[in-house]
Amino acid sequence: MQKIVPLDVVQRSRLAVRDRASVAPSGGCAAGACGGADAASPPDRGTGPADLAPAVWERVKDHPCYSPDAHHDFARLHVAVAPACNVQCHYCNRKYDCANESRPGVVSERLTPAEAARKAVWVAGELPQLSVVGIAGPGDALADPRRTFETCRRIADALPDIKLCLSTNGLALPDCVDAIKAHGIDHVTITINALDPAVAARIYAWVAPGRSHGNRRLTGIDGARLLLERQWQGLDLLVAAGVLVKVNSVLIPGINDGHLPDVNAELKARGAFLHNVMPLISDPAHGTRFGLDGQRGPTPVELQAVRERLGGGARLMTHCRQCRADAVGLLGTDQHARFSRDRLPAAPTADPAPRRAYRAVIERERRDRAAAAAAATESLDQVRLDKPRLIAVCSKGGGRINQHFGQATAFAIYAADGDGVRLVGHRQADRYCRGGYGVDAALTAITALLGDVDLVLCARIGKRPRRGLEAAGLRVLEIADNAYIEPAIAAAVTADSVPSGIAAHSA
Ligand code: CLF
Ligand code: SF4
Repeated sequence: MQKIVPLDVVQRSRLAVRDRASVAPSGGCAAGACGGADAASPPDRGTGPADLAPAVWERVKDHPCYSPDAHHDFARLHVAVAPACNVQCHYCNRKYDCANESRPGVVSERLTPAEAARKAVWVAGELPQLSVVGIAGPGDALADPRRTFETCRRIADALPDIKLCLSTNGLALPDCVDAIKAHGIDHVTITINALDPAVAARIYAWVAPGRSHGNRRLTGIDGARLLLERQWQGLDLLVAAGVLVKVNSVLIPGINDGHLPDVNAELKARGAFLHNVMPLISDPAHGTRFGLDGQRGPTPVELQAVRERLGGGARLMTHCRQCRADAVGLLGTDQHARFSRDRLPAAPTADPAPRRAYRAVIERERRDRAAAAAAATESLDQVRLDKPRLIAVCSKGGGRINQHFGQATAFAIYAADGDGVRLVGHRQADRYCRGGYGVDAALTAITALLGDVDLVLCARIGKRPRRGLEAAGLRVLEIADNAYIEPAIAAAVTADSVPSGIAAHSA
């Protein structure tokens, strides 16, 4: 497939290449906001141009979270203007802050609304891929709505072509829907972990609804019931107002894993656009209640199993990367250190022309990529696979195989079967190659991480990691020329399959 090389844009916007070349794992909106690393799972279904009304496709096609297609090419900026929270979830501790860690709720610095707007302009001037500015914590975006909406106003004035997005636990949401609509915020994420208050009561320590309840904290079933009422009411109001709603659910083994299919079905019934089931991140070092109590997160296989049980309900998001609350760049990248507050220019500017040019190039590349994916599907149609294949891909973005195995900090997991090739998740990993040397412990961990995978595709791989992967039963292929992912997978998978119409060998 021909590559469309956006030289003019890349030259003007030195960012595109740089951004794609600096992949590091990251996480997302507040721990209770967006966010979810993942494993193999059913695909994002029904979020492409063929599945959506044209007007809806226009609203999501450049949003890296709402469109799996866009996540290859478009960047988000999270401005950390919301430190406060009105809920205490057992999986969250915002005091823990590590500049090198990427997970929801983590930030290195907090901003005022004025600083946030300046930062948005600065980043937009540097990264023409920027299409969305989100408010995702480190607390709840609506716990102090004045800060959030002032930030949105300032950014909308300065950057009218950039979408606004926010993420909330939903407690204050019903009171804010009119303001959300008035501020042109078209994408809202609500974290909803349960339908049943008895389940929710095991997830939240308290909720603080404010003056309506005498500024008291509600605990147990009372707090859980109120939170769920407000979440579902807020969702209904947003849907009625025409706002696209994504719902995040934290998968907590033994607490809500059996319950999430019911949540997913309810989301579909109520018109949520997307459901993002994300694994609990639990580590005693983070100081969360779950971490300290030994509540574990799900394994990749458990996450996959839950997602498979959600078939037929609300559309699933499978490309979430559990961003930090101050993340900058393409999903899976983390440039927050490059755009730190101490480097914030006093009066940044952002010419919209490079963003327009970049978007035009991406439109062309997207058509090229879609044609490549269609060709891949057709070629898979010609063969009979004895079973679906799982493929781990090393990619820095752009929908291409363009990363050395040793540099990968996440593997994109694709499934291939008679219906074609589709992204089903990402798995985070520690990098194998550090300082020019391979780390055996990292290879062991990656081998275990990819235990259910059939094939690894990368731009290059050394002899030693190749031997390690092959000894564990994985097939490894180096793919040259910056190839598109789908056709490369189709070619690799069909090479050892049986053409349709030819009887499979039987003994
Ligand atoms: Fe940020 Fe969230 Fe908006 Fe995206 S993140 S506020 S919807 S712009 Fe995206 Fe990050 Fe996952 Fe969130 S990858 S954690 S889903
Ligand atoms: Fe943390 Fe509050 Fe979000 Fe819960 S709602 S994850 S406590 S920021």
